Amino acid sequence: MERTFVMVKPDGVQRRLAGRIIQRFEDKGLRIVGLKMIRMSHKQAEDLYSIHKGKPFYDTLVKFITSSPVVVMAIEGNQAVSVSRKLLGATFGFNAEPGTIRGDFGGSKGLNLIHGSDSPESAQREIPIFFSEGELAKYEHADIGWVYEEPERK
Ligand code: IDP
Ligand code: MG
Repeated sequence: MERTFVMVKPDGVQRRLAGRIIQRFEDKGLRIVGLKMIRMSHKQAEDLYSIHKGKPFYDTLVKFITSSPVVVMAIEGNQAVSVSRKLLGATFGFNAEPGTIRGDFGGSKGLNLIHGSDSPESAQREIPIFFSEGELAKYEHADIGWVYEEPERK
């Protein structure tokens, strides 16, 4: 099944929202295969946000993301990348729809609680910045047959 990389950002952890945010992905039927709290290194931040280097918000973003612990996750599921992006909501909290994580919990540009890969290719690049393959659990939930139809489980 498709994999994505999701991270509760420092504001989400500091505001004690990590549990409720993680719950959204479980509620959707997605499979968390990697989960840990880390203090992101400067190098990891630069790798994760390399496509934003040079943009006006880049330095603030790297400083913010390394300022306090984050919760990093590798998540699998049918169309996990686009499904997760929908759970996140629009980038800026003040634009994000209620019902989404950013729409329910924030109203800021930079302090937007959560990161999610924007494509399967991005996910493949981002997951190894934070997880070795051996750290990712291989399993199926016992109720998977009640969440996905057979062809959707590939
Ligand atoms: P995304 O997180 O929805 O994929 P990106 O455009 O990839 O959004 O931006 C990465 C992160 O950089 C955002 O989640 C947000 O924290 C921050 N960011 C993006 N644009 C701005 C901005 O204009 N001002 C401040 N921070 C921004
Ligand atoms: Mg992005």
